[in-house]
Amino acid sequence: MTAVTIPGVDQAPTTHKRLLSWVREVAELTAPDAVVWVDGSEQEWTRVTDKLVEAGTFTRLAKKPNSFYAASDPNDVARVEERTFICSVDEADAGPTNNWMDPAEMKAIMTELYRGCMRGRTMYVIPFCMGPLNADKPMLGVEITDSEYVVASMRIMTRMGTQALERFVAEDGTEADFVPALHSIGAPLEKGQQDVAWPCSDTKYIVHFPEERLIWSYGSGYGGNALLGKKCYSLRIASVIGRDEGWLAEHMLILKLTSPEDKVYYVAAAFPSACGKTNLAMLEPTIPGWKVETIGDDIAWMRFGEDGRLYAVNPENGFFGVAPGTDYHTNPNAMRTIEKGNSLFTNVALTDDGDVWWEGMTEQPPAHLTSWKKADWTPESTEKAAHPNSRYCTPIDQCDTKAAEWDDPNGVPISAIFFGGRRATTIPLVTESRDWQHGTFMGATLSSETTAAAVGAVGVVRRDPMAMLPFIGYNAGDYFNHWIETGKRADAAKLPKIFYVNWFRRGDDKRFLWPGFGENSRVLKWAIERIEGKAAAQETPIGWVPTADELDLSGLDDDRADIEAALSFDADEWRAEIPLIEEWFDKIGDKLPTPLRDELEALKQRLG
Ligand code: GTP
Ligand code: SPV
Ligand code: MN
Repeated sequence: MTAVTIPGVDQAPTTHKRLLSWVREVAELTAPDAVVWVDGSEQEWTRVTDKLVEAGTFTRLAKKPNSFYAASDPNDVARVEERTFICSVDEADAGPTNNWMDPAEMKAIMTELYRGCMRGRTMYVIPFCMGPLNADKPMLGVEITDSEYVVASMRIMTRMGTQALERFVAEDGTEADFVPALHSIGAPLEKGQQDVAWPCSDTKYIVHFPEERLIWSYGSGYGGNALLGKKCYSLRIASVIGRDEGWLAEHMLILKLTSPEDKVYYVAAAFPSACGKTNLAMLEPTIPGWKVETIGDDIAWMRFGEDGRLYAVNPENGFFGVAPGTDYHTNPNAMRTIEKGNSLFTNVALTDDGDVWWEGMTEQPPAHLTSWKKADWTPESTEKAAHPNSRYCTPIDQCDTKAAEWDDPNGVPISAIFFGGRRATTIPLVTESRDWQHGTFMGATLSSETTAAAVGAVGVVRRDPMAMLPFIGYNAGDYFNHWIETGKRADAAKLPKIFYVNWFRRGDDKRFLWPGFGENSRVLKWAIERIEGKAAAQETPIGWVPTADELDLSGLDDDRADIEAALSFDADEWRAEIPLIEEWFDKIGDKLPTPLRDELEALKQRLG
C-alpha cells in the first residue's frame, strides 16, 4: 500500500484494525482533501450545518429552532429502484424481484467510479448503531460519505458518532463486526471549480453485497439512496442476516396501544412507501379511552423472545416522513414533533418569512412561496410547491407520543401484524387471516398503487409483498419460506394475528370511502377485540371481515353506505384478482413455497 498523506486519515479515534484499514483503503481510492471522523457532538453539528448553509445546500429556518431547508437536484428526489442491485454470488439468491450483477463485475465498474470521486471534498467516517446502543450485540455500521447533508441526516436518523464507536472495541480488545457502507455523491470538484447546492451524478448505483454484508452507493444524495443505515442496512442487508439467524427485518411501523381497561398491546404494520405507516404510528384515536404511542414508523426487527413471543425493535433514531398531506388534522403529533425544531426539510416549499410549507398543511396556501424547484410560487401556479416525496427528518426523542419502550433493546411483544396497501378497489377495509400461513399468503400477495417515494410511474397497481418488494435482500421465494418457517417456530397462540387493511378504497366518484387517519383507531380496536375473542366478524372466502355493525362507529358521522362499501367483500372483484396473483406466483417460480400455492388453490375453491 502506498503511504498517501490525507489529512485526518490517521487521526482515528479507534484501534479497530478492520475499520482502520478500510478507511485508509477508501481514502486512497477516492482521494478526498481530508478525512473527518464524525463524533456526533453539538459542535460538529454546528460546523456541518454552517458549512451546508454557506454552500447554499441549507437555508436556516427563521421560524423553527435549529432547523434547515434543502432543495435537491430535480433529478435526485426519491429512491431509484431500477438502479438498486443485490449482488449475491449466485444470481438465484437475488431472485426474480431484484436487479442482479456478478459481484466482481459490479465492483470493477464501481471501483472506477469511486476512483478520485471525492477530490476537492471532505470524506466523513460515520460510525453508527442501528437499534439501541445497549443491546447485547449492537448492530454496528460505518458509513463513509462525501456529503455533509448525509452527516447531518445520519445524526438524526441513527445513534452515531463517539457513542457508537465506543461499541467497536470491547474492554478485552475484541473487535466487533460492522457493516461497511460506502457512499459518494459522485461529484468531485476540480481546483477552482464552483460547487452547486446539491451535487450528485447522473450515474447512480445502490448496491448490496449480501454475503459480505457490504453496501456501496454512488451518485445520489437523497434519502434511502444515501442514508445507508436505513433501507440498505436495516432492510436489505438485515433481511439476509435475519434469514441466516432466524429473525425478521421488515418495512413496518411499531405502535403501542392501550385500551380503556389499561391493557397494553403492541402492533406492527407493513404498508408500502407513502401508504400510511408514519400516520398510523402517531395516530390520535378518535374513540374515547384508547391511546396510541409510537415506537417506530418505518422499520421493525423481530426476534423470538424466551417466552416464545415475537419481539420488535425499531432500529432507527428519527423519522424521515412524507411531508405532503401532513397537517394538524391528519397527523398532529408529527406537526408537534417538527415544531420543536432540530429538523431537516427536503424538497418542501419555503415561505417568505423563513418557514416550510407543503400541500395539505393549511387550507389556504400562502400568497407567495419558493417552490422545491427554487421558483416563485403563488396559489395560481400549476405545479406543486412541494415535491410529492418531500420529507421532514426529525428525532424520535422529541415526539410527545413516543412510548417509553422505544429505546428498549429487548423490544416489545407483538400481538398483531397489519399488512396494507393502497387499492381503490377489491381489498376491504380490514380482513382477519385464518392463521399464520394464510396471513403469510395475504402478505405475499399484497398489492398497492405505486407512489412518489420511488422514481417511476405513480398510481400503477403492483404486487408489493409484505411492503418489501424494493427491500428484500435475497430471493423472494426464500423470503416467503422464511415467513412460513417463522410461523412454525412458536405456538400458534403466541404468534401475532395477521390482518389485511386498506384505508384507500374509493367510491365511484373516486373519493375515499373510509375517513382514515385518527378513525383508523376503530380498526385497531376491532383487531384487538378479535384477539381477545370479544368482537364479531363474518367468514368470507378471503378471511374474517366485520360488518358495519361489528365495528365501533360511534360518533362517526360519515355516510353509512360508504363504510359498508369500504368493508364489502366483492366476489367478482376477487375472481378478477386471481389471475394477477397467479401471474405473480409464476414470476416467483420454483422457490414459491408449496403452502402458498395451496392457499391460492383453497382461495380459488372458496370463490367457486
Ligand atoms: P414512507 O415513509 O415512504 O415509508 O411512507 P409511510 O408508509 O410512512 O406513509 P405516510 O404515513 O407518510 O403517509 C403517506 C401519505 O398517505 C400521506 O400523504 C398521508 O397523508 C396519506 N395517508 C396516511 N394515512 C392515511 C389514511 O388513513 N387515509 C388516507 N386517505 N390517506 C392517508
Ligand atoms: C420509503 O421510501 O419507504 C422511505 C423513504 O421510507 S426512503 O428513506 O427514501 O427509503
Ligand atoms: Mn419507508
